Amino acid sequence: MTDTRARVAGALAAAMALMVTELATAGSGPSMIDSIGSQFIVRFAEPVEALAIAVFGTNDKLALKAGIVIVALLIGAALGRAARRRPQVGVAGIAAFGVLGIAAGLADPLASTVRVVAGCVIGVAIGVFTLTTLLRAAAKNTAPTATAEDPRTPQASRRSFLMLASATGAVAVVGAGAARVVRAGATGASRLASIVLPRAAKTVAVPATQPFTVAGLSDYLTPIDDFYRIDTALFVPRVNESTWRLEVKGLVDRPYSLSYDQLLRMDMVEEPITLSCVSNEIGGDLVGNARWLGVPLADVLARAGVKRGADQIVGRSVDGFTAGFPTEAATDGRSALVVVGMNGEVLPQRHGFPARLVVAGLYGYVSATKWLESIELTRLADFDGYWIPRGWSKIAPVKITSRIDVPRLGDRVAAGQVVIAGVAWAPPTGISGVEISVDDGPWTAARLGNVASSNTWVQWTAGVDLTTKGRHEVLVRATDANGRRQTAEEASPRPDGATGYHRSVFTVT
Ligand SMILES: Nc1nc2c(c(=O)[nH]1)N[C@H]1C(S)=C(S)[C@@H](COP(=O)(O)O)O[C@H]1N2
Ligand SMILES: [Mo]
Repeated sequence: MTDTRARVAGALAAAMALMVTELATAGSGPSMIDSIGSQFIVRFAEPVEALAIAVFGTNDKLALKAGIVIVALLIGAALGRAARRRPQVGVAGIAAFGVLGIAAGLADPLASTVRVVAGCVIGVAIGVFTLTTLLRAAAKNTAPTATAEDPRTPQASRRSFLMLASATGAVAVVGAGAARVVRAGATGASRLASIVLPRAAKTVAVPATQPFTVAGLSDYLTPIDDFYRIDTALFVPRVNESTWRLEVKGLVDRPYSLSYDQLLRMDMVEEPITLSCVSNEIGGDLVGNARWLGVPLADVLARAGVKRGADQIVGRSVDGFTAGFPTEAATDGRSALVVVGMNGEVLPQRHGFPARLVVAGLYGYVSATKWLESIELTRLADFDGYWIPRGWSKIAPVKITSRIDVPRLGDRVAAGQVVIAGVAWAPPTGISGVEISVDDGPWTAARLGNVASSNTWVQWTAGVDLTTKGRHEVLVRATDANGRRQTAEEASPRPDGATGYHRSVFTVT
C-alpha cells in the first residue's frame, strides 16, 4: 500500500463522516459545520485583534465553512496515513472528531441535541467503516508481482482501489448534496411570505423627492439587497414565529412575554433610521438607511414598569448574542424600536426575523440585536454584551461621519464642472452642513438633500470647476445639528468607531 492510497482512504473516511452529520442535521437548524464554525468564532476568532467584527461578513462565513471542510479532509488524510501502520490511531482520530462535533453541537443554542448526537455517533461508525474498508482494499496487493494468495497484479489492485475510492467519494458528494437540498427546503421562507404586517399608527414620511440626482450616489433608502449584514451567526437563525415569544424581564415591576401576534397588535411606528456598524472604516459601506416598522421600545418597557437603578437594556438573541445600552436611549425621545418590518417587507431572516431592536444613534453591536428573544433590564455594572469583553467600548454612540460616493477612488472624469456627491450621518442629532475641499483648497459648502428626520443620513452634492488635467483629491467633512464638526483625527474602528475625513482621488482628463 502506498502512503497516497492511505491518505485518500483517510480523507474519504472524514468526508463520509462529515456527510452523515450534515444529513442528520439537515432540518431547520444549523448544520454540524455551522456549529463547529460558530464555536470557532466564539472561542478563537475575536481575541485576535485583526479579526474584528467586520470579519463576519457574508464571504468570510463561506470561507470559514470551506476552511472547516478542507481542514477536516486534511486531518482525515493524515489519520489515514497513520492508520496504515497502526489502525487504532485512525479509529481514535475519527472518534475524537465525533467528540468534537458533539461538543460543538451541544454548545450551539440553535442545534438539536438528538440530531447532533445521532449524527456524530453514526458519522463515526461510518467513518471508521470507510477507513478500514478502504485501507484493506489498498493493502490487498502492492507487491511487485502476483502471488498464489493474491493473484492480482498491482495494476489490477490499483484499479479496484480506485474504483472503491471513487464510489465512496461519489456517495459522500451525493449525500452532502441531499443534505443541502433538505436544508434549502426548510428555510421557512414561504411562511414568511404569507405574513401580513399591520399598518403603522404613525409614519415618519420619506421625502417624496430629492433636489438632485447623481449617478453613483447611494440611494436615500438602501434597498434590502444592498443593506450590509454583520453578525456572528454562521447559520442564520430560522425562528418559527408561531412558537416564538419575546420576554421582557429583569429589573421590572411586571415581567411579561409577547407572542408574535400580540406584538403585531401593538401600535406601530414606521420610520427611516440609519444603522451603522462600529467596524465601518472611513469611506466604508457597513452603513445603510432603511424604513423600519416597529413598536416603540418605550411602550414595551412601560408595560413592564422599569425599576429604579435599571440603567441598562440588554437585548438577547435566540443564538445567544447580546447587546446592551443605557436605558436612557429608550426614553430620551430618540427613536428606539422593536422592529418587525424593513422597507415595507416582513423583517428578512438575515436582518433578524421575527424581531430586532433598532436604536437611532447607537452602533449596531451595542443596540441592534437581531432574532430578539428577550429584553432584560439590568445595571450597566452588572452585565457586558457580547463584544464588550472582546475589546469594544461599552458605550458607543455613532460618530459624525461623511462619505464620498462620487467620484470613486481612481475614477476618470472629464475636465469642466466635476460633480462630487455622497452621504453624511450623525443620528439622532442630524447633519446641518457638509463641506468639501479640493486639492487642499478652501472648504466649501455642499448642497444637502431632503431627509425624513435627524435619524437618517443625508445625501449631499457639490460642483467644482476643474480644468487642470491630472490627479485631484477631494476631502469631505460634516457638521451635526448641534454645530459639532466631524473630527479630522484618524482613528481605527476599534474600540468605539472610526474617525477622520474621507478622501477620494480621481483623474481629470
Ligand atoms: N443576534 C445578533 N444581532 C446582531 C449582531 C449579531 O452578531 N447577532 N450584530 C450586530 C451588529 S455588530 C450590527 S452592525 C447590526 C447589523 O445589522 P444588519 O446585519 O441588519 O445590517 O446587527 C447587530 N445585531
Ligand atoms: Mo456592527
